[in-house]
Formats: sequence, structure tokens, C-alpha cells
Amino acid sequence: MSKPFVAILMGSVSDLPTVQPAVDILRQFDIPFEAKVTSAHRTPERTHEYVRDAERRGCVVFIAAAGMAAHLAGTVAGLVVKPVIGIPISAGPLQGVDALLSTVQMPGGVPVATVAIGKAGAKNAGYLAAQILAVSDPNLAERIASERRDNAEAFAAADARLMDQLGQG
Ligand code: RP5
Repeated sequence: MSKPFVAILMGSVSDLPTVQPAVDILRQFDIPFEAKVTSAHRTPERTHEYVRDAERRGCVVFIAAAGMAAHLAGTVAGLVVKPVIGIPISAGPLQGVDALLSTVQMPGGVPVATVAIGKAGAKNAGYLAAQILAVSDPNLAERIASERRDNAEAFAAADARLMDQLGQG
């Protein structure tokens, strides 16, 4: 059996700069991934073929990013029973609210775990994929927990500096 990996699908090459934080987080935790440009509307057959093939080859989490009438994540969710994370992209005059609603409003029984619009959402998509993999990977779980502890310490240190600056120490 091949090594488990995450598949990142995006509806257009123009989505890549927004999706990049998800890629960065997966790289940070040494999680194998594939990135693919494929569209629910422009290349529907290619999307179906890729998703089915990726699942067969060991994909355990799908991340799907799309803008406007964003049906990519929902399409993937309809094809597999692996977790699907949807990233709504801001790509038109509605600034991503269109994509958010398209991605999040799935019918019962076919969920898409929808994150925030844009780069903040992409970053959390990377973390969520990592946390899903960490359920069966204690080393990965410890790396994620360790980063959380480091962040909490940095946050407390920043608060202490602010207290000093304001003479409230
Ligand atoms: C969506 O339409 C894509 O995911 C992208 O966010 C948006 C615009 O695509 P391009 O016209 O830039 O290719 O399907």
C-alpha cells in the first residue's frame, strides 16, 4: 500500500497564491501531498478521474479550493468518503462570500469542512489536514501540540512586553 498523502485541488492556477499557506503547513510537518489544478466546471471528467485515482493511491484527506460558484469541494465530497476540506477563494465582485456559501452549504450526509475565505482559511486547511492525519500518527500529533505550546509562550511573552511598555508590569 502506498504512503498516505493529502491531495490539494484548486479550480484554477489563479488560486495558487491563496492556497500556498496550506502547502507551507503540510511541508512544515513533512506531510506528503499532491497539488492539482482541476475544475468542477471546466474539467469535470478530469476532476472525477483524479479524485478516484488519488483515493485508490492512498489519499487520506482532500483539500479543495475554488472561487465564485465554488463547487469543487462539494464535487470531491460526493465522490469519496475521505475527509474533504473546502477553501473558499475570493475571485470576483462578491469577494469570496459567493464561494463561502457554495462551499459550506452541503446537503446532509455529504460534508465539506469549510474554512475561512482566502489565505487564513488555507493555513487552517493545512493544519486541519495535519490534525486529521495526527489521529493515527502520535509523532505528528506531538509536533502539532509542540508548535501550539511554542505559540502560547510567544503570545504570553508579547503580552508581558506590552505590559512593560504601558507601565503596567
Ligand atoms: C474558479 O473561478 C476558480 O477556482 C477561480 O477561483 C475562479 C476564477 O478562475 P480564473 O478565471 O482565474 O481561471 O473556478
